[in-house]
Parts: sequence; C-alpha cells; structure tokens
Amino acid sequence: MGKLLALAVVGVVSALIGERLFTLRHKSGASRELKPKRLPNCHHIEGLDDVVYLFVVNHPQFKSRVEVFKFVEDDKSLVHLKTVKHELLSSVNDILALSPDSFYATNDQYFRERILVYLEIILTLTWTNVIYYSPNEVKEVATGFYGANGINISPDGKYIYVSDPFGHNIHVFKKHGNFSLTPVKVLQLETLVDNISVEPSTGDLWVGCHPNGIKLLFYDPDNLPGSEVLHIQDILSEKPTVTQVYADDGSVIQGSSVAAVYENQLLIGTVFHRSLHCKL
Ligand SMILES: [Ca+2]
Repeated sequence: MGKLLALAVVGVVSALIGERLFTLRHKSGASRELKPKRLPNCHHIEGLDDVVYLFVVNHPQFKSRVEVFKFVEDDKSLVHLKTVKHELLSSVNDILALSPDSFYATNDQYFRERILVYLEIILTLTWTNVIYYSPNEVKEVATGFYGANGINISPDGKYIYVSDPFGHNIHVFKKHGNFSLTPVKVLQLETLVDNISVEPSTGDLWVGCHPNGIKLLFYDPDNLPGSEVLHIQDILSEKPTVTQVYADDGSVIQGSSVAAVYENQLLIGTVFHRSLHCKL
C-alpha cells in the first residue's frame, strides 16, 4: 500500500513537472524561428556616455547594489558618489532614476539560492516586484511578474512601464504623488521583452527583445540567440501600434536587450554581444 502511494505521488509530481516544462518551453519562445529583417545602414559601435548622473546595477558576489556616479563634463570622468543597498533590492535588473537620491528598481527573481531560482522558473511563479527606493522610504509598489525586467517612464512623468519577459508583455502603471503605482493595462506581445527606452519627443517605446529565451539561456554557438527590436506607438490608446523594426537570427547581433532612437538613428545593445548602430 505504501509503495502504491509513493508510486502515485511520483506520478503526480512527474506530471506536474512535465506540464510546467511544457509551459516554460512556450513562455521562453523555444520553438520560435525568427525571419531576419535587416536595415540597410547598420554598423557596430563601441559605447556612449552623455549623462549627468549614472545609476549602475552591480552584482558583487551575486548580491544587488546600486552604484551612483556623477558625470564630470570637463575631463569626461565619472565620480562615484555612493553605493545603495537594501534587503528589498534583492535581485535588481533595471533602475528608473527619479532624482539623484531616489529611484524605482525591478527585481527579476524572488529567490536568491540557485536551486530555488531554478524551481521559481520551472514553476513559473509570479512573485517578483518593483521597489521604490529613497533615503526615507523603501517599499514594494508592484508585484505579480514572472520576472520584472525593464522599467521606464512616460515623458509627462504620469505613467510607468515595466516589462516581463516570460509574460511576453509590458505592464502600464499610473504613478501617484506618494510614488505608489496602480495598474492601467497590460500590452501583450509575442516575444521576451527586455529593456524599455522612451522617446522623449513622442513618448513612443523602443524595446530590445529576445525572440527565443532558451537559445539565450543555453548558449550554443551553432544555434545562436537572435535579436528583435519593437517600436510601440500610442501605448495608452485602445489599439497601440506595434512595429517590428529589426530582427536577426544572431548572425549579425545576438541577445538584443535594449534599443534607443535619436533623430533617425537607432542604437541596439545586447546582454553580452556587440552593439549595433542603424540609420532608420
Ligand atoms: Ca533588463
């Protein structure tokens, strides 16, 4: 009887894991093949810096820290101002600076221990969050993401955008005077959305995406992770316009995580590969 019960338990657990792996395979875009969509004027670039304050996510010994620098125009140098750490800043992926002292941060994992992180991914838990940090107050302002990732703000400062790669979506929140957030809508997409850039003059979103998450997580030089850039217009309207501006199977650029536009120029950055500069 005991063995029968054990067998039944093993059967149920196996079925559950099998179902979760099937779900994970779908969420990570494992079976998606990407048709290249190249732009005629692209070349690789080295890097950029043109900011007054620079907020950097740092992961020393797998912990999360936010390093704040000041850019000194005269000698083009960065002066380190401070290191911010807090127990709620547990697995920081992206930051949205609100002032030199305060910011929103996304946590992309709930657990810190590697084995539990694997479990979190396999079980597709939605326990990650967005944190508001200031010297006087630190609080969770949004949760319910598979892995909260990119974060940005509308030009008028009223709305916050948060990407969730495994959810294949971008969450829109209304920002309030006390920095709390309330959900407005979720824009569903068909790709793993990473960092979000907002075009200041139009409010359009430019998003670096991963067409196939499995190819990114389990890197194989014979089966490269591709790149995808989406341009999203009128995200607050009932029918936002989503345009695939760039797509590549990895032969030109791998693992696109961010895209930004200045005038008619597009910059694409990646998780570990090179950058690409395109004229639109
Ligand atoms: Ca990111």
